[in-house]
Amino acid sequence: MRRRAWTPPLSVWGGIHPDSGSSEDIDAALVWNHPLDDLARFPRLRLVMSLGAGVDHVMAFRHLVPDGVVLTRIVDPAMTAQMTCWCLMVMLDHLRRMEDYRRLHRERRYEELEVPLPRDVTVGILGLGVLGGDCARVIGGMGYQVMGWSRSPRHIDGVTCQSGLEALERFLAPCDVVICLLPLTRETEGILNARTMSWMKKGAFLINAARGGHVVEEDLVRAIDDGRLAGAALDVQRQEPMPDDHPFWYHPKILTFPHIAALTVPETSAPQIAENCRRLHTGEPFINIVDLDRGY
Ligand code: NDP
Ligand code: OXD
Repeated sequence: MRRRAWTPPLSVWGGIHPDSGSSEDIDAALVWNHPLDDLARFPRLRLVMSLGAGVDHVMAFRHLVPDGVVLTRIVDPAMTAQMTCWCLMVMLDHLRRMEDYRRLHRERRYEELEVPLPRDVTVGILGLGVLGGDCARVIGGMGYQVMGWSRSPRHIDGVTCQSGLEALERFLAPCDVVICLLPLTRETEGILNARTMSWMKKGAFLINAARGGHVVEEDLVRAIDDGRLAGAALDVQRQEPMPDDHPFWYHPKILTFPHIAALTVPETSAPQIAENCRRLHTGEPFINIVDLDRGY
């Protein structure tokens, strides 16, 4: 973005890098998931804005982000609603046995299948932030038993909240469905691995809507093949798109999606980006700031 007068808001865009003019003029960068080596080339950089809610792609280049530069992310109710809907969709698809009903329909069989009542199902949500918190409230509102896990203690009405690594085993043990909505950080990389999956209830179903790096993929395949887990719905994978020979493509109990659970909606996200650009100009504190030390 070029440093120009703020009239009108969107006129400040400098252009799409590398056609963004002189690097001396750039004081803010809007970034997504691409190599960010060039950030170090902007001596006047003051603000880096992630086009997504997650910032792991920027944190990977943190060493190139000069001290004092602020990182912001998207916090948008339209994104939150999409995420909660996606989590509900795959959770209910599993719990209400949609796959079996589709098969029965194709076979023209009019049969009733047994499914659990919401009150008898425990749903555990890893991450109780903007997205996990909403998911917890909505799923709890539908009558499911909801548990939530976060880094620091949280309180959400109707949700049994636990925090800290030492509570993770106790947290996972009763869950019939585990939904991951954690940020990807040093602490959460590979958090869903053979050991933690062994703490899960036999027959639990895993939903990952956060980042592929949370799951040790070969451990997940093994846990499902061993019968420990019933299956998984994964919006994200370690390599996106997955290579053709990735085992997830072929596994009958794994359903993958191309990272579409919650997209950044330009109409609803642009105002907060414009607002931070305005604040850059006026010196007011930015909104939706990421804590660079925590990494989220
Ligand atoms: P927030 O920062 O609002 O919430 C993060 C939550 O995770 C907080 O409750 C936080 O705890 C908890 N947490 C962080 N580190 C740990 C830890 N080490 N142990 C336990 N809990 C931890 O993030 P959002 O809810 O906005 O987003 C979550 C993630 O969802 C994003 O980082 C992104 O990766 C992913 N995402 C995926 C999308 C998709 O389409 N698939 C779309 C958008 C986001 P505390 O409350 O104590 O801070
Ligand atoms: C995000 C995402 O972090 O889309 O916003 O994954």
